[in-house]
Amino acid sequence: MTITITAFERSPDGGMGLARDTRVRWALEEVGQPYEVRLVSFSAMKEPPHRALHPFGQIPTYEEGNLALFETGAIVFHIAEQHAGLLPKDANARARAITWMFAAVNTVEPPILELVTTKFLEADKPWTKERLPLVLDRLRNRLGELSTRLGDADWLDGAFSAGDLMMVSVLLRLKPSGILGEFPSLAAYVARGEARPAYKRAFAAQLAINAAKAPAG
Ligand code: GTB
Repeated sequence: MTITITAFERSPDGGMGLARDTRVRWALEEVGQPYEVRLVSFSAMKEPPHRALHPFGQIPTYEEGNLALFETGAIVFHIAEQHAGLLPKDANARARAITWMFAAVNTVEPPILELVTTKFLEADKPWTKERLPLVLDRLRNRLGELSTRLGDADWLDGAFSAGDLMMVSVLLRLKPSGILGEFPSLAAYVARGEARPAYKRAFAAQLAINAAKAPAG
């Protein structure tokens, strides 16, 4: 059955791979599943046909036969369950890999998004100058905890898993900020993720769509 995902017609990052379709593409590349991409404009995302797939009017979505999914965590989990390569066979190791998927989106991504919101969406607000140091402190604290747990390991729990795919994807959002440079083991962890052939294919595929187009206003 054909797998179809949705992605920005014009990503605001101009092809840096920061939009969340990249993590779904990456998961599909890791398990060797071909997929098609339907590009959607910002206005089309808010129209009923797209909202029928995604109640919040966002990308990415995932369609396969009569199954339609939204939320990257759920999509990557579905891909990992259906195909070998992203979750360990051992039940306990599998449960731990899934735990890291949740940790990525529930514990590490929120302070990253808080920084993005503060720096870009609320940059002109009177409280931002006072708030930014607090947001940065919370983020540095969380990254320090993650870095301590990762230690010298290549991946979070043994072999590369969907947990690492989600965690690296979440951390990639920090690349433009330079903050990852303060945590050399996390920077190296992200670089290991980016060096995976499957990630490179996913990145190249989204870049091919976005590079030629001007960013959306
Ligand atoms: N929790 C959902 C998930 O994980 O799937 C969140 C989905 C989401 O935030 N989608 C964003 C979206 O559709 C695109 S990825 N936004 C449009 C809207 O809400 O109207 C977030 C994103 C957007 C842009 C960049 N960028 O340009 O750097 C990076 C990430």
